[in-house]
Amino acid sequence: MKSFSSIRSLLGTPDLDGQVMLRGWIYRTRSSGKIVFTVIRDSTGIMQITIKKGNLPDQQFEGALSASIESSVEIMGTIHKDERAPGGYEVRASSFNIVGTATAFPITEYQSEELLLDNRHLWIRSREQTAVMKVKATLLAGAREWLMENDFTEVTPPIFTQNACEGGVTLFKLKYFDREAFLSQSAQMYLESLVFSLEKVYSITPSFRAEKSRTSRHLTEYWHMELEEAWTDNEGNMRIQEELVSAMVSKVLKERKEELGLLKRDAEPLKAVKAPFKRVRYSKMIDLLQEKGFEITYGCDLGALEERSITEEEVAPVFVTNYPKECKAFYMKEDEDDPRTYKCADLLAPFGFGEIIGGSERETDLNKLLQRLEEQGIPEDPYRWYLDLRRYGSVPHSGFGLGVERIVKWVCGLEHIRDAMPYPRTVSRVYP
Ligand code: NSS
Repeated sequence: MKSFSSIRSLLGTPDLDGQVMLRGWIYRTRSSGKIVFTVIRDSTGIMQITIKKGNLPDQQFEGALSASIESSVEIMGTIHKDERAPGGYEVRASSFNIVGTATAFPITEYQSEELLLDNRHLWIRSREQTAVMKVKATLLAGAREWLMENDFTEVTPPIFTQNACEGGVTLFKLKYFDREAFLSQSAQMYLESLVFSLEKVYSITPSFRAEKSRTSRHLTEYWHMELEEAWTDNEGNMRIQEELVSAMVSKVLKERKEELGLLKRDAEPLKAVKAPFKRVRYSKMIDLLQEKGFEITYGCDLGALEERSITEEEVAPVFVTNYPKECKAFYMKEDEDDPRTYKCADLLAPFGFGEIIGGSERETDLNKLLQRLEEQGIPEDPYRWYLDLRRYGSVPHSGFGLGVERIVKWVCGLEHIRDAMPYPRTVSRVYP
């Protein structure tokens, strides 16, 4: 018995005039009395189906005539070349079976962003959303391949935690039976504990930030790829990042040309994403920004506007290193050569996309950590276990966190980060 073919396989080197079976959803449809032209989509592409009265049972023809978009169908027919059809081929149906009818689909052309977000469960069927999800999966696969080749072990840190890795302001608090806990902002501290046995570890988990600001690059729930390596300084940490990001982008260029095309993303500039990436000190960036007329002084963190200006004319990502201590978290290692700063780097994506990675060498001096907790009014108790790590055979180590949707936004050329998530969570949205 013949089995169903994917549309992609039929568009490849089809067995012309041979019988084919395919299935999917009606993407668009029009008719002129005795003939119906329907385009159907499956997970691999779209195909034109021609349904002519007389070539199949009347009841099936009537079904095809009245079937509305998004109905699911199974089709049998023969495949023929047709220059006018999308993809250059069409299937002439000898059988047309409706599996699930669709009532009037709420999404038609030119819909408001709000309506699309309210109907996210249906909008994720769109070809653009499908393309983004495929690129995202390929970026993750590219990362996992590189990490495995380079002997990193994937680990599974907790999501319920009592630690505020990235500060109290953006914590989601929850009742954990009779105690208070938080949703994890970062797996970093747990990964740090795991390098004492596994040395090279990474995790891919959701991270949560109660971001109240509505920006095009913040979600309240995002996927976080984090890595930690023992015996590595900040320079070694940056080398891992540039190799990893280059490998991820190169896999997309190899395997997702069609999807980038569908998203109207020019793939050419992505070819410049090759290690090594430029390194510029934060203090130098402040000078450059001041020359450009920004009212920014040493000590202020870089915002979206500053990052856009820094990276507008870059073709590859850029590291900004040595941020002043007041901009960054307490766990970073002081730079002895410039003690106002930490041995840290943010990686900014080019063409104005801005920060995709935050990373640093970690402070190993127990007293410095205790002092910073005290200065910043952070209670020591939840961090007892973390401080212990400096008491039992501490080693130099470094790590970073990459925002998966941030890299998807850049690689796909998306205007808003929410389109890098099937179900984006923001301050104003937690449905559907
Ligand atoms: O706050 S980070 O800069 N750094 C950390 O969380 C470290 N503890 C990671 C580590 O060293 N293991 O966040 C890391 C990245 C940042 O560069 C963004 O790409 C992404 O996480 N990020 C976000 N993406 C989407 N939405 C929000 N709200 C968000 N916040 C950070």
